[in-house]
Amino acid sequence: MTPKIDAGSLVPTVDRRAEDWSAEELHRTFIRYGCAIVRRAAPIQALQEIEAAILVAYSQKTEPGFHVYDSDIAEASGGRLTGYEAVDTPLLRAFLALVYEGQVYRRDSVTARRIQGVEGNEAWQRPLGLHLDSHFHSFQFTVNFWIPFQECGLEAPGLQLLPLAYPETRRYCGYTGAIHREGEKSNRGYFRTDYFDRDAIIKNFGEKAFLRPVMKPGDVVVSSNWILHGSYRTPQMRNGRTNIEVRFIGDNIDVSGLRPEVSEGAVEA
Ligand SMILES: O=C(O)CCC(=O)C(=O)O
Ligand SMILES: [Fe+2]
Repeated sequence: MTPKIDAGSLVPTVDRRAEDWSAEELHRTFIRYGCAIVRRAAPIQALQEIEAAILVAYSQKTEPGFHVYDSDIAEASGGRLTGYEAVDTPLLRAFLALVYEGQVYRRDSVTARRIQGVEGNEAWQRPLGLHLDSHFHSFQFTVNFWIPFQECGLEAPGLQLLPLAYPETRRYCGYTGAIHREGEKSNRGYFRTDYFDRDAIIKNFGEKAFLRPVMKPGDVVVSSNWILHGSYRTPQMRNGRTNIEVRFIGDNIDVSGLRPEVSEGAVEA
């Protein structure tokens, strides 16, 4: 039996204002729970400019498709922006350096996404079912900073995540590094199943397992390609929502995790 998760009881630990996080605490929490929330972390001026560029990029899109990318943001802003500005803060930079200690990492992508509310926005993307990004993206460890442009989680679709250390998520999803089924799309053959059933997850981890943060523009969900997550939409959520996902990728599938604590006053050899 897996221990049940009570996401609500984790909130004081995993969900804090930017000024109440240190990079070390954020790193420790991210390793322990697979995710963390940093309130008011994104520079608001930059975020507004990125949002304006994204609106332009969507209006200029000639091909159908749900996303605009960093290259579209660059084009729409006359080369001034890419979207990475949203996470260019001392805290998040120091956090990334800790996550990827001992390996090379780089920018991966910026993706803007629009999820439909229950009324209207039919051309926008439907809410995404529960998944791991490593189903579709690469296995190399990828940090995902998810940032909405509107308030969401109450009246517009938010995000839901299963707060679990990434090796445990991997185990639950049946990832061992060996392929289970040939011929499936993307990386799906490496996992126990190609989708993740909400009821099965609840049976395993309990009714209260999902973290469903109510978000405001500037708040950031920090997660990875190794967390179970999806859109969170209830019948009350009438409005659509736009967000960006800012991703960084390492060379390895793993990150080093925690070093043993050095007790205060201890002298390192
Ligand atoms: O924005 C959403 O609802 C889903 C986002 C997602 O799957 C992701 O950021 O990887
Ligand atoms: Fe995802």
